[in-house]
Amino acid sequence: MERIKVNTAPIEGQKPGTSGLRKKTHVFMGPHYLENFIQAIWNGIGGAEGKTFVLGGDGRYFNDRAAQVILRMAAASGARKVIIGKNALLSTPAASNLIRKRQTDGGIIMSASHNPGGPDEDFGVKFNTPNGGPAPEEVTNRIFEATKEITSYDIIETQDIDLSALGTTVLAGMEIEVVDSVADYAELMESLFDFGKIRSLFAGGFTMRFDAMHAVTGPYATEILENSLGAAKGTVINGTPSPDFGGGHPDPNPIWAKPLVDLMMSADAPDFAAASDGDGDRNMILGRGVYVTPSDSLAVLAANAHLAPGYARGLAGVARSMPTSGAVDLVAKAKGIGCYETPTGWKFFGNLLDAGKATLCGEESAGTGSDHVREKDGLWAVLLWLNMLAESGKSVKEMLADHWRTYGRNYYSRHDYEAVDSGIANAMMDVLRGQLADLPSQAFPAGTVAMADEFAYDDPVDGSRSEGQGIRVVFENGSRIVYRLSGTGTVGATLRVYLEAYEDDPAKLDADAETALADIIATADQIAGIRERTGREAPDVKT
Ligand code: VG1
Ligand code: CO
Repeated sequence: MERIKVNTAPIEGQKPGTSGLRKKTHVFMGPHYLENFIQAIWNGIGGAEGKTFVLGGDGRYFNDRAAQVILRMAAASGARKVIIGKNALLSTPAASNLIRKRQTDGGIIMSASHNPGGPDEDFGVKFNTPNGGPAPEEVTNRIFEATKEITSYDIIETQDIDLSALGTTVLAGMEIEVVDSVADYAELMESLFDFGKIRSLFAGGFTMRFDAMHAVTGPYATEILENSLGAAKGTVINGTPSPDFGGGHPDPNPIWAKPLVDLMMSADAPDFAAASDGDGDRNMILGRGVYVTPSDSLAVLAANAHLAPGYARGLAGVARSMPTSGAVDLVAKAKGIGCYETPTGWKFFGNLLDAGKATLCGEESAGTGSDHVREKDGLWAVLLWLNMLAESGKSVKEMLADHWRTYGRNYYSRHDYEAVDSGIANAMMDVLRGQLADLPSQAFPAGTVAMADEFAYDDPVDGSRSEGQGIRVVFENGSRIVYRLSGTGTVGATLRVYLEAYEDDPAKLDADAETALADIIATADQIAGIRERTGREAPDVKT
């Protein structure tokens, strides 16, 4: 076993995006690529010496080998200890929990989340800080700066460590503790929810389908839903993590989880269904005959969270990312609690959660979570839904209809144009920027523009400012269009167009969303010239 210093040079483009560094797997597997970035993490946080980290990933292709490299590099840099999930598997929320529970100096999550996996698909690495949350921009900026100055990295030369057996081993003076990937997380869930009540629900014949999409949540969902809560065997489908997620996109939306949505719209639908993404932090919620948009789910959870023991004391406040619909704002207003609007990406919720300003947070991209960890948490959202259904005795459809009757409905849709030429996408955003001053008071099919700006966020806790977080056009009738370029893609640019319209006429609460949003969709194209500029007739994905 030998500690070696390997000479290297900066590699261009190692700038973390919305959620860590994501690249094609073959890029990550290229000479020094992973090593440079890991060394830059150590350098960016003031070294690894004497520190304890959590390490885990979503099981995608290269997860196992990357874990061995990171362990050897942590040992070579003098880390005290690494706590790692068995076979290097940890869902993102489970990693966040371990970082907090074991009071570590942070953790590394190997995942590209909802991006597909495999030798020709995507891989990713993310650093989380000691609060358990994704590193804030100030830290990712330091890591990025370190990638530009790197001249060498330290690594131990050794055989692979056995990560298939629980227990502690020592590598060059560094402890490696292999832990059960599920146990601590399951314990945390049991502390928040009324497992007895949910058990009675299943015992009473309530039926459910959970699609783990061949990703990391499978073992968690099987243990908690089937083994602990007594849901029927077979409730969890696609429950074994596979390196290429069965060849699909582990993205829980009506496109990539279509079979589940079809089932829920059919005569054979169970009472409840859900799906989660590659790393287990997202969720999709469905009831018999109904799909719950993530923005609505956040609002319904905020309105009813007190039904679960962990939230019986009420919520300190709520937070949503800017493109997420304003449905949760209406709940916050009715409850008289704080409501915060942040840029896209979970890292912006950390300060609000740490400061006790928000209890529940959510994003339109199917992420919801609370102050129990510092990441969004797919299975947590599913369990909170189950707890609410068990406590209220209502169906998902009834809960949603009741919610709309009380608060009105925020019709919502997101249209994604994927792999657009970066030059064209950036030029379109520039043209939009140039129009902002002239848009107010102009009339469109969607209505008259009341306000148009590029969103910037001033963090109310640490005062930091984040600019360039999406262009929004708000109409006098409350409708809204948001344009943003994705920060998680690995090919060209992905244009996201977020569309929203508010309706509180009781007779108009049950329309199809795309129909209700038709004028806004047309206006979005009219303002940005999407079809003309991209040459695309329609979005690739509508969620
Ligand atoms: C997307 C989502 C964002 C989410 C991020 C990471 O980012 O829009 O809401 O926080 O993915 O989620 P972007 O920049 O592509 O729009 V995960 O579950 O993929 O880590
Ligand atoms: Co994810």
